Amino acid sequence: MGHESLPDETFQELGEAVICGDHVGIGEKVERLLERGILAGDILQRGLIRAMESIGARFKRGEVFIPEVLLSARAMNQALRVLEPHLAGERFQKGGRVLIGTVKGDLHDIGKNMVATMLRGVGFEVTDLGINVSSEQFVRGVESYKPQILGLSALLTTTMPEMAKVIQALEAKGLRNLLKVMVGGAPVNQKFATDIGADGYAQDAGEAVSLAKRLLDGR
Ligand code: B1M
Repeated sequence: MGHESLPDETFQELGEAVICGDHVGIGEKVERLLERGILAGDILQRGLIRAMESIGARFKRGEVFIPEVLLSARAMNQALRVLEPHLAGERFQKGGRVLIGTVKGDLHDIGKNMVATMLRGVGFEVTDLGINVSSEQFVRGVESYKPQILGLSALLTTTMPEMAKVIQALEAKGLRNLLKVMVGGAPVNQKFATDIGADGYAQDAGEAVSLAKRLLDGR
């Protein structure tokens, strides 16, 4: 078992709830930590994300399988619902507007949801178009929300080309230069991002936050 990535004492019960997939009891555990005055950002980072990383590592080692990952993700999403209003309260700076979604043909949303939550946590205003989002829907979303950053997620090698299609669709509508495009997801890498003309690639939710900040600053 990957002891190194388990949450510390304070967050142990919460981490166990994620790992065991306890979506019923997890909300109350988050509330109890908040009542003790623990910062929502710490609950997210040191409790929830660490536990999810631990599940990811166990999955890689073949110690848990898709059903367990799904149960953990459901518990994580429930915890995020309770935590999110509090994360907003801790915003220390106003971020920009981000439109995010998982590309067409792809139903994976756990990582994309984590990226959205982390971005909201540091003050970005995030609109999430969900999963299986076509390039036309992304274009319509850009026209109505006018985001500074568009975030595209893909978890399947077969759906990665959809990211290029979205960028081409933005170009065709004359919208490409009005925003930055960031891409991510397990099969995506920096080379692919560069090849399709994206402005940036992030490997995980933490990196997505620093990248979004950099893109917004124009660096
Ligand atoms: Co699927 N699946 N899946 N799956 N699934 C993978 C991706 C796969 C690698 C498993 C495997 O075979 N080893 C494989 C893809 C192979 C490939 O293309 N190379 C695969 C497959 C094949 C499939 C199906 C085709 C299976 C089938 O039906 N035969 C099918 C496809 C459905 C579809 O999308 N059309 C399918 C279905 C499913 C479930 C529905 C069962 C479920 C998804 C549930 C859901 O998302 N609500 C599922 C799951 C859970 C997985 C694995 C096990 C876990 C993915 C995950 O959530 N990871 C996955 C195996 C794996 O990745 N090891 C697998 C945890 C998450 C926190 O990490 O999503 O990588 P991740 O997100 C990270 C980063 O990638 C990054 O930050 C996140 C947080 O750190 N990131 C971004 C993600 N998006 C970003 C966007 C950014 C920046 C960073 O900027 C905008």
